Amino acid sequence: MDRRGFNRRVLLGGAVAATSLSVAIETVGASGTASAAAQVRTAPAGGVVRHLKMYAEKLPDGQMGYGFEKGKASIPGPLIELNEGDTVHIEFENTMDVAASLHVHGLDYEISSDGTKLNKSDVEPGGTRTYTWRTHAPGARKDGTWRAGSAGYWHYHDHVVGTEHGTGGLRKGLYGPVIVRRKGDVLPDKTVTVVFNDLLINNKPAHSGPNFDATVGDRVEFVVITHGEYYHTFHMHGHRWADNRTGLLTGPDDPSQVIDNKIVGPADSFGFQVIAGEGVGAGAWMYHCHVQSHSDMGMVGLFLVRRTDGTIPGYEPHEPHGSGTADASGDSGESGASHEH
Ligand SMILES: [Cu+2]
Repeated sequence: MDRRGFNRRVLLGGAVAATSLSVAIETVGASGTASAAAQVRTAPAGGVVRHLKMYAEKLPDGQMGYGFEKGKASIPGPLIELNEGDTVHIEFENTMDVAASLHVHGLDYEISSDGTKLNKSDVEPGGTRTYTWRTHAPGARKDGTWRAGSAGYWHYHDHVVGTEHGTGGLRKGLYGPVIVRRKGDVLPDKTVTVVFNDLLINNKPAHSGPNFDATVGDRVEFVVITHGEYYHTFHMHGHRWADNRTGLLTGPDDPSQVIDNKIVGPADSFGFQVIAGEGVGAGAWMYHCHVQSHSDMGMVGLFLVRRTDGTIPGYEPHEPHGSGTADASGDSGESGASHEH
């Protein structure tokens, strides 16, 4: 791309795009020109003890979901966000007519919080149980080896419904995202969750999203989780990320590979942040599984990046979906997959 083309793109993206470039520069530490408004927020040190209430519920359409409040269950379940050093006690209530549980990946828990029938840590219909998850910062062990911290993009799910591995619960929607942050990690403006579950995304009908809204310049965090029977490749149009813990480069010498496509298999999870429309402007940017038969069968959603006036160039809401069922703007909030900071 020549310099003229670059300038034209920045102009098309408008003032907010220019600001977002400043934010990106600030993030990698080359500060000096960024204004105060462009400073990123970062995660504090952990050490807090949190208490949450979580419900497993049957949804009207026969699926199952987790929720922080009765009657508010969603697929995926709500985002649980912690900082390294935090502990969370989750009082889990099973409102369904079958036993269920809460099993987490990546965090520290005693066997009584395993969430399996094997360890009698499941919850009968109508029952309640408190699961305790702990997290820790990285540090040296007494033997001099290095112990990894808990920070990462993780997830929780049922391990009981259908089979002793929760195959039925996972299939019906009992899963959700967990993010553990390290002190100093860059905080996003908004977090969205994408779960490839068999050939669906977030258990929604094929060809119907979910779609996620943003405005050019927003710092949007994606949590990507896979469940079910298949391997997939997660691909996003117009945006890239670093293949490391945070999805962000730490500086000019960070050796992480920058990618826009990642192979994922059952129970994998990863995450990253992008500046919406950075260098490319507004648009209905597709994200999809890049296994061709999977994308053709509808494993596709949209990252709807708006201009500051709310418009999206070249996008007519119902046309690109084929089925015409998805609303251009209504998906992200209702599905429980989006979390505003
Ligand atoms: Cu796929």
